[in-house]
Amino acid sequence: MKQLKIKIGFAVVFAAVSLFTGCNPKKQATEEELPNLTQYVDPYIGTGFHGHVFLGANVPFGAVQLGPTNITQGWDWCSGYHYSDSTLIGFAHTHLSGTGIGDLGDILLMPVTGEYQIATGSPEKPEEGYVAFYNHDNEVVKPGYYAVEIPRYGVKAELTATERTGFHNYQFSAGTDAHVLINLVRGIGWDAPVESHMRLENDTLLTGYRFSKGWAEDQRIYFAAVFSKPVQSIVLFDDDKKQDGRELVAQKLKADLDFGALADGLVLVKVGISPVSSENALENLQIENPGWDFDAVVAEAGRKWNTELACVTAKSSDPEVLTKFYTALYHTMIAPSVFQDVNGEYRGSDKNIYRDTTFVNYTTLSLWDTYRAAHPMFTLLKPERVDDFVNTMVKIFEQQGELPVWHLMGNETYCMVGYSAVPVVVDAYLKGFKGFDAQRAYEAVKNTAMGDGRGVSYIKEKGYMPADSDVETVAKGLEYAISDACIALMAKDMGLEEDFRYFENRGQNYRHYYSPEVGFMRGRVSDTEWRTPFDPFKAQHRNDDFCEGNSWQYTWLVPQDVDGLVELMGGREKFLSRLDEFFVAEGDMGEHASNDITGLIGQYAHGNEPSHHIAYLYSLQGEPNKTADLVRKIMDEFYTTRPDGLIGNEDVGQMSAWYVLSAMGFYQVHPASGEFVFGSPALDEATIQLPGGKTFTVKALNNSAYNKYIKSKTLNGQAYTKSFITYQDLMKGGELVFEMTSER
Ligand SMILES: [Ca+2]
Ligand SMILES: [Ca+2]
Ligand SMILES: [Ca+2]
Repeated sequence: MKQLKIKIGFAVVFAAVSLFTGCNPKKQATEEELPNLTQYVDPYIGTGFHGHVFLGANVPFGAVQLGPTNITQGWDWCSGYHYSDSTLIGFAHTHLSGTGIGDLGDILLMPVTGEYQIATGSPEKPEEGYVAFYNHDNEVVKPGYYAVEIPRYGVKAELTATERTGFHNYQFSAGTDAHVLINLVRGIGWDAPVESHMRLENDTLLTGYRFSKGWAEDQRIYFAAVFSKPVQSIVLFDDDKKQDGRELVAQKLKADLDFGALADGLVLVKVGISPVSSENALENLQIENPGWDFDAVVAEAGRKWNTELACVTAKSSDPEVLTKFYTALYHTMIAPSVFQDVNGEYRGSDKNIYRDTTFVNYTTLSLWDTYRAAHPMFTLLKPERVDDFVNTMVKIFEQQGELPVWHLMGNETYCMVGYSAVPVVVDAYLKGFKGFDAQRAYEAVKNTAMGDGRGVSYIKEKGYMPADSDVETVAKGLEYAISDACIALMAKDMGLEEDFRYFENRGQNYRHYYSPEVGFMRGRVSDTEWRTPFDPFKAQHRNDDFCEGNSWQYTWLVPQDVDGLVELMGGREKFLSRLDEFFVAEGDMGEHASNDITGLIGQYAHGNEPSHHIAYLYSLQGEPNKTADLVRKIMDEFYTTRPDGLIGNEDVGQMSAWYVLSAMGFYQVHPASGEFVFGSPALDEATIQLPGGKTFTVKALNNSAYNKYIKSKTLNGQAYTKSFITYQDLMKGGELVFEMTSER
């Protein structure tokens, strides 16, 4: 690889500040000081198969994800775009990345000219609408920038973004009649429009809002669009019927803006968005994106990505490994996304408007996924954001009475199982983050675990959720036990002895689901009765005792007490032989198994999150070479540089965070222990930039595809024999050296 200059430590710290101000010229790193790491990012990775990643222009953790929208053809279009497609209905300002449910796709703009209909049309009958086709050869994709040629209209569209604004550059053929359609009907996936508004304020400013229902039950987004050329005329449509005037409120609202024949054919559009008001959207635009120098904003977006990616300086003799690593790191920074205006206002879970400039409020919290690797990774690579991830969740607790489960644009979706915000809060607290009120945070985790909803009343009463009380009871109970064990750690640290004992006990509730008779986690009908018939391979999506998995996959879901699970299974030897069996076992999952169960090695399913810690269990039980074999296989086979290079849903950064950590050589198995368990580094060297100008370097000497086993380790020059390194040791700065070997 090319030599990287690494004078970037300070730039990373100031990136958080720039969320409010747009930029901080005095402290900005110059282009020269920043390494070009975006060259290793391939945004196509994960846009094929079931990856569901976002493709388009955005900045790290930004509110705007501006990108192309296909005509949705099913589950694989959850991000609005799938690599297999070639239909284009416009460029929307919000997108999810990697989810298994579709939503967003708000404020869709499409440049058109000549003959077209206001209807969207279909791939089969494009002439009945405005839909166009594109070709990957005529796309340019890179962090912070997207471009595509649209042959049907002879337009080249380029996109870039700031945190809260999208910037469109439409080059029409000179002299043709240029139009921009605005479609507030179409969203993605479960989205449906409820009410929208548009008003042409003057010939270069259009304001409005779009309210929708769907996965986010009550989503409200406001916008302000400014144009570089005057609008000659506007036609507003209610459900494809023309309406007179410059303003309209309708459920199915669209507009056709006519810019006339332009000598230079160029129309630039800047769109500010806000969860609060169109006035705020306009203010976001005026403060964050005041000029018309499109190329300068593209360069600034690239600079922001390089600044954030520079948290790790990675080295590898294999260029594909660098592409996989930096693309994975890029994918972990699409969300959580900012959900707050430049003036500090945001919409709470209770729909009220709050103004608070003391923290950055975020949304898109896919916690059942991201508590496992993404949030532990953030504590190491993005510590400057961790306090506000916690502050955001504590505010949500204050507004909805419990911590977020799966939060989206001010809405609790209650998606997935567990209350997995808990480990994230506790992990931050135990790692020494001080930028949030610890008492309030404890109140939030405790109250969340002491509610009665979603089966928690059974946990309080019996310690387990009876199998007939709900679906997915084993998955729920195991997730609750993980979070409860984390609460115990926080209570202990705070000197709350009674709470500590209570939650430590609840952290052991996984034992209720372990059936010694079959040696698996199993639905427990009552104190004396198990779910029958029992088949550890069978999986029935949303209709059995597990969640997107089978008993084989869930039997290992005790990261909070691996030794306890070992003991339950009859000791270390038996545990290890069961693990061996797990990684080769084959059986029929049945025809109703979840689509999420992908990336199989035996019954291990890397495509879905409950498996993510399992390969590291060997290392914890004194068999590190088996962990090495597995994590190398997973990194080689389930992460590639092709569009189908992710083996399952990206899940808002979780799949990529697994790779980022594993490629550096470790993974945090217990979600709040701060212990990063060793695997086998794909990178030859990784230098992590830490606060205060410190660095921590991981070196793998003699590393190769064959030399994948760790023969010996030193930490700061001293022999090191533990199977993990602590967060505290990493954050002190220093050097961890692995001597790699091919011999087991
Ligand atoms: Ca929506
Ligand atoms: Ca998943
Ligand atoms: Ca996944």
